[in-house]
Amino acid sequence: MSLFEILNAPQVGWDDKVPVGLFIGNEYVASEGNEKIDTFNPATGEKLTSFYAAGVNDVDKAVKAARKCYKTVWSKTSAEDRGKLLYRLGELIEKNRHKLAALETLDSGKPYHSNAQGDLDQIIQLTRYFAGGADKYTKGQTVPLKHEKYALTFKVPYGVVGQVIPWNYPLAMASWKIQGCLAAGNTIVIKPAENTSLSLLYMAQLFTEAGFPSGVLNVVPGLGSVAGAALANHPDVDKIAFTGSTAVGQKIMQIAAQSNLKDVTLECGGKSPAVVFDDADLDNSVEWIAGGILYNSGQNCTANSRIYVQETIYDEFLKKFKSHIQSEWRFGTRLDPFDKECTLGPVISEVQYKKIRAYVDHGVNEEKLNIITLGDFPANSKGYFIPPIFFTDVPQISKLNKEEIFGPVAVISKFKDYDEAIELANDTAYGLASAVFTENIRLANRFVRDINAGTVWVNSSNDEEISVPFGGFKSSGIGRELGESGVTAYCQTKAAHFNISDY
Ligand code: TXE
Repeated sequence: MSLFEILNAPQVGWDDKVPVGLFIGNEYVASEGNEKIDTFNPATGEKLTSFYAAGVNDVDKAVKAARKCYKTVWSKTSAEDRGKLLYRLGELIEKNRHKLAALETLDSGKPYHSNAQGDLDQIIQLTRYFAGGADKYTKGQTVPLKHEKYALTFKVPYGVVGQVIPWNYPLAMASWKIQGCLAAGNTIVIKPAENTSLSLLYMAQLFTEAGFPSGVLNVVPGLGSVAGAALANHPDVDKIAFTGSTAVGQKIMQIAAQSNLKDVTLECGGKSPAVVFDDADLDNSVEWIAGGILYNSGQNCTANSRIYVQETIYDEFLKKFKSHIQSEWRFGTRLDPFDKECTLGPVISEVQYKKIRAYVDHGVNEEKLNIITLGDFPANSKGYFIPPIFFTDVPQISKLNKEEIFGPVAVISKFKDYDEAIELANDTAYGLASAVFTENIRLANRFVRDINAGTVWVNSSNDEEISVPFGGFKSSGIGRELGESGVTAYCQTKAAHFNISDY
């Protein structure tokens, strides 16, 4: 399927039916230097189109548009009216969901029927959730004081917020950040990832159609080192929110501190454990754990990429795990992400493909680990397909146990008892998510208390809910998204002291 087939409404200033300009002040415009970035279909390796890349001056223009809108219109718009606009946006996203999902599949390679449509379901739900949150999660408090004094707290927006997002969930990551931030009353300049800018550019026009004022949302695609860094460095950006690698998160925090001490929310990498105790329902465990590492081709910050199984059931688990993946995931027979049967799409790019293969080669050649490959690397495909790969009996010091691989590749190891399991599970620089499988409520409760991670799933994995706060411990990040915190992360507290004594 081509862009032309999906989007058959030619418009001036668009390339092959998709907007490819920066979105500033409700208009698609060329970048000042006219530089462009090519974007590719990961399933075929073919170029889809190219889009304008923002430079430092373009980012500045977008920040100015956002500031103007904040000052003149948006800061005066009531929470109720912000909610109404978001509801309208939700309707429009629903109306356009198939085009948005198709663009997402073309540009990111994610299977259309399962993943891209699944992302759209979530985006529509969360747009309505944050619409309803605009006038609920922005409430302040009354503080009891001595009689001649009282104090109120207000949750007020920051003003102009910068957002930098990755390519694994292009529209969903944008929506997690944009919708809550607008509900809180901020204006936005957002930079999508270089690989996947098309779907957000397409969605941007829906904000105009919904009635959002000009400048409330500005999209500046471009290089991270240029447009992303310019946003983090900008003295008139009041907060920056980022999802991506820990290394870039650290850079952003540094620049944010040095420029104007802007507030930061960071959602970074992970190396999340899934721990299976010997009383667990094995069929349930293998199903969730397989999904937890294979969904979205393992390109999930919460992917359960370290699997620990109690030694008494280790062999049985492996047997069931393999046969479940072979029967349910069918890698290699369906390589077109638009095919209904395709569940495991390509990874995003040649760079990521090579990086994942280098980890696999390292495991085999340098560390001489046992490897289970559930499918072949397709010989005739120009796309970036990687079959499910598992390394077994992996020592804790292995590089594959420490570093985020970000592909359909996991390590599986044994443990003896609870103490060893929790020790291994917590032995990581990251702390984003975790999963535990057991029928013993006391054991589950102990694990929930002992694990150092922002999310713990009991008898499931990678089972996100938009009403539940999400974020990481340790090097996985700072701050929370989704739930009430999806709005409050974009509010700061103002305290007002009222002196009512007889002076
Ligand atoms: O991420 P980057 P990459 C992890 C995963 C993956 C690795 C590398 O392990 O293998 O990161 O992926 C922008 N200032 N995650 O290189 O570079 C960039 O343009 C400001 C986990 O793609 O962190 C993009 O928009 N911005 C993750 C965004 O940062 C900069 C999802 C993410 O890109 C910048 C993705 C800079 N100096 C990757 N440099 C998750 N947490 O889900 C880059 N960017």
